[in-house]
Amino acid sequence: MKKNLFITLEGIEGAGKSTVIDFIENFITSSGYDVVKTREPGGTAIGEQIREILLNKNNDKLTDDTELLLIFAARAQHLSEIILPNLTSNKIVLCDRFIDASYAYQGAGRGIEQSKINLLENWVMPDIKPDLTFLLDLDPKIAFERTNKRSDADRFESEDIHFFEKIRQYYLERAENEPERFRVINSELSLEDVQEQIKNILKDMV
Ligand code: Z5A
Repeated sequence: MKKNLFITLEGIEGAGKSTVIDFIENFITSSGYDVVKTREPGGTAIGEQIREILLNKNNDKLTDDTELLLIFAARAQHLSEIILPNLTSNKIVLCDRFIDASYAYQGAGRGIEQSKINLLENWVMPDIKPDLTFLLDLDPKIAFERTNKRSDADRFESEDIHFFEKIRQYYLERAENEPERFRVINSELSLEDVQEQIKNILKDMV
């Protein structure tokens, strides 16, 4: 595994990213690598403040364009403060969501033209792309069953199942178009089986 690998996790809400990210971190650390775990939107003090605006479900006046611009503002800060310096110091960066989420949520989900997202991608992150992306894939119905227990759904989590069906479909198409970067994980299986799939992929890389 190269020392400055950039790994991202993607998937619809409730796919299990938060649950497996610690497993991935532990696996890589115990294989002798330095790992920095981070997330989007967020990952920096400024980015976390932007995250609060984005997730606050009282912000029902937030327009789709404002949402997209805030996400890229947080990403610019995150790249400059955390992602790029750590990759430069030969650390593995493990990030819960990144650029693919913008195309999936703001593009496929909200209906913003890809060209606008492309413009921001070329501006904010012209020279960087994840080396490896785990797409945790599952039927939104199952994800909803897993997360319905949440009484405190945020601005994204409050969207209906059709929103997440569009996002899932888009993620799968994106993964099919970039098979060298994406690894699609069947997240409908038990946590142990999900971890096993991930371990088998990482094992071949270390
Ligand atoms: N967003 C965006 O729109 N555009 C962007 O560019 C970016 C982000 C970067 C916050 O992200 C929001 O930001 C996100 C999209 C938007 N909103 N949505 N949706 P986030 O990643 O922080 O939030 P999230 O997707 O809502 O994360 P989450 O709800 O924490 O989901 P998760 O991390 O994938 O799932 P989990 O918490 O690990 O698992 C959910 C439940 O299932 C939990 O009770 C687990 O114990 C259980 N679970 C997990 N795995 C299993 C298995 N295998 N079997 C059974 N049960 C399981």
